[in-house]
Amino acid sequence: MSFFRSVTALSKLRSRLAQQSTTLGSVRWIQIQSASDLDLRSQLQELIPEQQERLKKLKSEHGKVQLGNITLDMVIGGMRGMTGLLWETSLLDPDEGIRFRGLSIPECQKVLPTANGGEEPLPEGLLWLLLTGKVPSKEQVSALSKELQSRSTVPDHVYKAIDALPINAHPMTQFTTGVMALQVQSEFQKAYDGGISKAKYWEPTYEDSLNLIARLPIVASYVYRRIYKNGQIVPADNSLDYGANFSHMLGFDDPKMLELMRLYVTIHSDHEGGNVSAHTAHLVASALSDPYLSFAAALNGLAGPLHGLANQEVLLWIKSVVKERGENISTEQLKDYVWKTLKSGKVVPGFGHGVLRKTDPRYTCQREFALKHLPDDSLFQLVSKLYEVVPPILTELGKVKNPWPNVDAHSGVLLNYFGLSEARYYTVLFGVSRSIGICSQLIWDRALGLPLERPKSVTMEWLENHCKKAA
Ligand code: AMX
Repeated sequence: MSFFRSVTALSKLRSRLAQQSTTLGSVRWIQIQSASDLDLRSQLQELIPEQQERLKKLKSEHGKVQLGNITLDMVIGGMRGMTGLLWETSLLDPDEGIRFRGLSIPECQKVLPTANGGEEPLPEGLLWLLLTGKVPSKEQVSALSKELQSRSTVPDHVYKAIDALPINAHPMTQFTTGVMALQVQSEFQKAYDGGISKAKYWEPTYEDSLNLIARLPIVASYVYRRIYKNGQIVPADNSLDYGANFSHMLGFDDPKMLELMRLYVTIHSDHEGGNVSAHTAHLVASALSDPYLSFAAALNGLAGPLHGLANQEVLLWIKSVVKERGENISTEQLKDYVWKTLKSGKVVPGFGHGVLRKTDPRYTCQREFALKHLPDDSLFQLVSKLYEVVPPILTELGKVKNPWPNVDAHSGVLLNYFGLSEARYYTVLFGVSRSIGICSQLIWDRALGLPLERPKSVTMEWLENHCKKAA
């Protein structure tokens, strides 16, 4: 796209967004008028009463409106397709993919502030968008960057807790241990013990959430350097933004890797509320467990191979293809390899999804990044070949609802290209990113006063009797 056309497209998008209604669910642009415009917490404080009213009105006027029928298939099929959660920060369309506060990934890439000279959105900008529903200005994003830096001190006992684990403990185990150790400083727990009123729950939740988001890259990079770099720590560089500083602390300073990390953290941040990690955090927090406890629980779900661990599994699988058949594997040989995996009773990692029914736009934007920055990389070419080979095979199986690649099919080869080749670590990167979406929603959970989550369960006998009566 020419410069002129892209500027025109951007200004059209800006005016379309500006014309949208003034409710939180749609995006607004803000003119900076006072110091409080630069302060995220003050912005939230202003928004909360109107959103509380909005929810109250929905409940009182439409509380009995039906949202669909629950079938037996849904109950025994992992609640697929069952609408059962309120999640404000993002919404997933099966065909279009994720929208963060109404904005698709390409739209976020166009409107969210970037680093100087960079092209990818800054994760701080996405955090602002998810929390407020407004696209932040560059000044707001840089104020938030500084705020996160000011919150990023990790107490010594956190490192000691991680160091108590054997070096070969899975990186996700070490990371989650670090998060649990951070919990010692929970503001929510302190405030609750001190008898805080319900109406103020969101305030210490906000403090914990921002502190947690700020500290996670330090804990995560400590785990990486401990396991893979003989414990040689790279100190933070506070002239850098959140994503770039994370990459720097891991030990990667190539400007393209900094851009990749900004993109990576942004696109992995949130995927509506029903996925295992987001739903877990929301459920645990509904018991008024603080953000550290809730997020640690989410990480334990993310560490499962059908969810976040898939990014590790993809790169290990791709490397096993190369080891057995070489980088220049033919299409026919690749097909055989995919069938071999399936016939051994395993899934093809990085393909399929519980909700999506088309190629994941998080995959597509990573593919575009690869086409721009590493078009000749042999593993990227293998990933491209898999895009042609795997979907027809999964379709032929006849039972796979979505044969297309998901976010995890692509991330590993990008990281590997820039030298972050330790696949077992990849889910930790996903975890750091996920904190942004999960914590944003947890703040709204408390601000909106959402109740304890407690769905009804039944036994097989109950289902059999119910079906007999219904027949
Ligand atoms: N390879 C082989 N079989 C697959 C498959 C894949 N990639 N995707 C789905 N299937 C199978 C399922 O295992 C299931 O088989 P079964 O009936 O014998 O148990 C059948 O197809 C129907 O499954 P579905 O309804 O299409 O998917 P689902 O909603 O139950 O599961 C998911 C979704 C992601 C767990 C599944 O597609 C999968 O296992 N994919 C590979 C792992 C992966 O990439 N996970 C990451 C997802 C994204 C994320 O959370 N990070």
